Amino acid sequence: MPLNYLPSFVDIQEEVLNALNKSMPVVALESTIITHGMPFPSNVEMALSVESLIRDRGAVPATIAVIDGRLKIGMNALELNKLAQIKDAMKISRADIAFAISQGKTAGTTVAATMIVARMAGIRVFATGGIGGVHMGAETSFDISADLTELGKTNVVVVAAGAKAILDVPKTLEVLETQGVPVVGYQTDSLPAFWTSGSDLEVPLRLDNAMQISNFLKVRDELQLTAGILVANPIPKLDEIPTAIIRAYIKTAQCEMEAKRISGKAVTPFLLKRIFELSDGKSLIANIALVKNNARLAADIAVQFYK
Ligand code: PSU
Ligand code: MN
Repeated sequence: MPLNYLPSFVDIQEEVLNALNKSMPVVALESTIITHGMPFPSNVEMALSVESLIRDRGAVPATIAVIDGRLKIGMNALELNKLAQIKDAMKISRADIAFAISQGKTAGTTVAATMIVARMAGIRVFATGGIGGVHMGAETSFDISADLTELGKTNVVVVAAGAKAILDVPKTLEVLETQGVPVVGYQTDSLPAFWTSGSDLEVPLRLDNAMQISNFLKVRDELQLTAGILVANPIPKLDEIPTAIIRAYIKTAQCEMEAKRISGKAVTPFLLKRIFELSDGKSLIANIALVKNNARLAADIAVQFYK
């Protein structure tokens, strides 16, 4: 990757640049989860502990965000702390990442925007919580996350705990298939559903260790397949919230959302926040546990890939 051609608005951390230049493992991390997905200070605590977990496994973490129009690839604790407290940060995807940079804005990058930046920098593996997908009622609202089309064209491994259970998961799987995105269950045949480790849906493919996933990526590279890979990593059983309980919270939150006529970008942050309140903070604890679990696996995949 010709890192010397990175655009002038990019600030890449030295540790990340060194690792990329030496073909050492790097794991990209998104920042919408910090700006819109979790309350302060849990968001920054999560961000810092995820970074240290990745280091412990022998990879370099690179959290991606836009701060005052600078595209950050890798952030220090001070910057993470600042980002975690900004009240009016944008939430940016493929459609508006260039807008945020050109206008000097501060923004959290979604899965889609983070994938774009990761690929530009030559980072192959990326950890998040859950990807965006086809929203319930999409047949009338047309609300389908740009994460899905990005996965269809950007060759990065995304490790997530499945699609968030607030989505229409069967339709999300269909769109991923249409987009040519392999969905790989990690040590599971059942599709993980974010707060719960499984669902009644089967996962299309299954792999059981990081080396197999890394080999899969290498073959896809040789075939010059341009889509990403979605690795669906179940939340650890100890941390999951029982399906019936989480379903009730989701239903309540969705009804409130309809009554308030919330749509577009605000949908996911609203639902996550309401489910957090309804569950007395338990959804957040589960969310943090699953992100950490994904970070560990992403680091292991990156380490295998560069062996
Ligand atoms: N995973 C989490 N919390 C989040 C998100 C993912 O655990 O907040 C964010 C991701 O950035 C994802 C976005 O890309 O939600 C999806 O938003 P939308 O549905 O508007 O595309
Ligand atoms: Mn949407």
